[in-house]
Amino acid sequence: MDETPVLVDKRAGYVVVTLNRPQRLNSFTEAMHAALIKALNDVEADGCRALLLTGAGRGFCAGQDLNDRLAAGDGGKRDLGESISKFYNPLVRRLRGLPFPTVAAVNGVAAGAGANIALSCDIVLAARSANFVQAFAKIGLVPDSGGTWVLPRLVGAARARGLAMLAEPLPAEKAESWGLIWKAVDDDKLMSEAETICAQFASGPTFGLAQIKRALDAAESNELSAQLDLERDLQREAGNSPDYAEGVKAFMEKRAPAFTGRRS
Ligand code: T3D
Repeated sequence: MDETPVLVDKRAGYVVVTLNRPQRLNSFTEAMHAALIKALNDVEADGCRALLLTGAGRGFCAGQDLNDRLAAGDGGKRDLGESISKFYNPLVRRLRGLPFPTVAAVNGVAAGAGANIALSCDIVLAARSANFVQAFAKIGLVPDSGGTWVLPRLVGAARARGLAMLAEPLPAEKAESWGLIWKAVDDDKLMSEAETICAQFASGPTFGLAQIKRALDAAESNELSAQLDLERDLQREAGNSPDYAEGVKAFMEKRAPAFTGRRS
């Protein structure tokens, strides 16, 4: 068993969480799932204002550790639905629902659930040498962890089908040009760029940023009219926040705002 499948490094206002099973390209075991969920719970309880998720070694994450599936010796007859219910779905829901920005720094290959977990972060940066692989079809599985939901929304139906059914690696620069990720960056700049973004978020209007996340997530299924109503409601809440008052005051006084991130 890995001693520390997830590393947690607290910075000023944000936390760097590193998937740490580099010998297996940071693929998921139950222990790594448990450690990651605990880390996310701790990060939220600590009042952190941004999360940076990355991988140790040469990969970001290769999805499920297939050794665990082989080791079961059950010829693939395990109930994978149970694994999805118990581990992958709660993880994606947790990441999407965090009330502060999340940044994935994809340092190398992101495959299977590893790709879709990266894509469930708000901002996805990838090293130029990284690639994204919907590896599922290669082993007879279906993209999970939100893959079938996020892919057509980000890259369109034709490309989503190609990625899911051909399971070919998509290099970081193409992922950027297709709109799958925010940005591909030079390998040696990946962490510094991700840290700069997290530092910006850590001194940002966290409550307002959380409302932006809520609005954009709801927009995926809302009609325009419902979305307009939601924007009104979220704007009312944001407009009552101390950060809005500070933002306007700072603008008028021609200085940088000192946001607290608080709701009230
Ligand atoms: O089961 C459930 O709970 C259902 C949920 C499933 C979610 C999923 O994620 S299913 C998809 C699982 N993942 C994959 O199918 C990806 C398998 N890996 C690969 O296709 C390739 O490794 C990569 C494309 C990711 C990277 O290729 P490459 O050539 O850069 O590296 P490599 O040589 O294949 O891998 C390096 C090592 O990591 C190697 O070990 P070794 O030979 O050096 O001892 C390889 O076996 C290991 N590794 C990579 N991925 C996994 C893995 N070991 C276990 N599980 C993996 N997923």
